[in-house]
Amino acid sequence: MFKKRVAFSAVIAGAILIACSSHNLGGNVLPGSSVNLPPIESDLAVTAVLPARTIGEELPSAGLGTYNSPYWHATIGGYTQTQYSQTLGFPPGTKITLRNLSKTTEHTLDVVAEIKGPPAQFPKNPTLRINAQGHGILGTGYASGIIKPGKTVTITLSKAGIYLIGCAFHYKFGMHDVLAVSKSAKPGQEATPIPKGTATPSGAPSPSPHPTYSYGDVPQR
Ligand SMILES: [Cu+2]
Repeated sequence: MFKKRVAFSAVIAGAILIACSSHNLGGNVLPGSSVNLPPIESDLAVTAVLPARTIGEELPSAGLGTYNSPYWHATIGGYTQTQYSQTLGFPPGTKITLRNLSKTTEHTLDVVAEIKGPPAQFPKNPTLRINAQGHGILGTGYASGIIKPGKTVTITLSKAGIYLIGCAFHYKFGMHDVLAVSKSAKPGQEATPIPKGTATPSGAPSPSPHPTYSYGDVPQR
């Protein structure tokens, strides 16, 4: 009898918490009771800055935008180390987490080609693998395999080099990028975000409000 009453009051406490406040979910919850957290604003999933050693991926048209890189002479999109599409850079040996930022769409990260430097010439119609390839180590022929919405895979950047990467499903939708693995490689200038509800056709470069692009766009060697 007593146990039942405890359980019942826990349900009530949870219900009151949900009803009263979405800011104060910390205290007053009895052990064993569960409270459903309010859903996070969908915008936050994309606009949150990613943790270190993480690549986030998503369709450029879904919010990441595209960036027209003067250094690489290429329009890139779909991959970011911070918030919006940008070229990627890590030191060799980094173990990174690749995160699918989408809530609905599967993506991959495939190595399209290895290049020596600019220009980054993305082939028109590359054959990209959907199945995982390369045992989690980035290199020629690497493919992450299908990453479900919100899921992650780990990639070890063992080999220094400049890699053209792309999504096996959305390469033609502008989801391709440059990943530089070198001692002082850094992520490049970020794309301008696409305002919600006014998405431009994918692949269209977004105008940049920033006058300079120098700091991370050029991988230092
Ligand atoms: Cu994709």
